[in-house]
Amino acid sequence: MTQLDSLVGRLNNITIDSSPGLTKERFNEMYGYPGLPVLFTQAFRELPIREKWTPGYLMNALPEKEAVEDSAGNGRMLYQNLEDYLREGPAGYYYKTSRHCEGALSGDWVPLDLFDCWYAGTKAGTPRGRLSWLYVGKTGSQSELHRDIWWTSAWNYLVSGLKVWFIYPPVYNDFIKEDMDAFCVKKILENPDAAAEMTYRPLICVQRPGDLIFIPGHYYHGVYNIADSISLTENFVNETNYDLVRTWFRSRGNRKNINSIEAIVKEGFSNNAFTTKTYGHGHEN
Ligand SMILES: O=C(O)CCC(=O)C(=O)O
Repeated sequence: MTQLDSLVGRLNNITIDSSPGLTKERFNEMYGYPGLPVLFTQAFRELPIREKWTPGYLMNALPEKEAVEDSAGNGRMLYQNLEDYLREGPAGYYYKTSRHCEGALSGDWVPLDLFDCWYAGTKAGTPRGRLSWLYVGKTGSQSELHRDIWWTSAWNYLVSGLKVWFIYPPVYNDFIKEDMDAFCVKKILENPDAAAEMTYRPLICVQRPGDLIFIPGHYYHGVYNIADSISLTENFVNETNYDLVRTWFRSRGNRKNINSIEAIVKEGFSNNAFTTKTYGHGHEN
């Protein structure tokens, strides 16, 4: 961890917003429309899952087996439930599930309507439900460098543990695409001194329990669990980023999918009341 500590001091941080509350209008204006990554350290501190989703509670609530991937990226996979993973999952494997969207756990949380998603519950297209995942990662597991599904934006709320995020400004994207290995998390961690001296350096962010990070869809990012971590993440498309998501679908050229996203955008705009929604201090909604 000392090497990582020194990296934290030498790479630039993303914006840290420690205001006690947040409205949808302020989020959209400051971060959503401009597409700027940000760490909120106060506004989401009191989400009930922070107390409730302990490893023991989640183990009981998630008895089903899941595909658990070796996050080092060599394609290895195990089939384990959360209890097996936490007790005996090999180092580097990462447990991810969407089962919190149904059954017992679904009553513990509500989607954050600040980041409302036009895709979830849409009447247009063929939705597969929410783009929502619960991540449980033991120390040393990681999410290798990537951009998110369909170039959607994402928020990630840390329930417990500690994560470090490496986030590349989009002006580097062409260089990254040419040589993903040169920018990957593994490489940074193997040689933090070299990473701190690179011409194209990532921004860094250490995420602590109660912190919520926002990552716009055009930013490559990678994440490393410095401690055993539990987080909830959702991806979304709405008025702030629909054009980027539409660009992703258009670039793939599948006419049926393009028609679906066009319909989702149309439906999103016609439903969008842009009402005031507030999180944290004040709860004005
Ligand atoms: O918590 C993590 O491992 C990062 C998740 C992430 O980057 C993603 O879901 O896109």
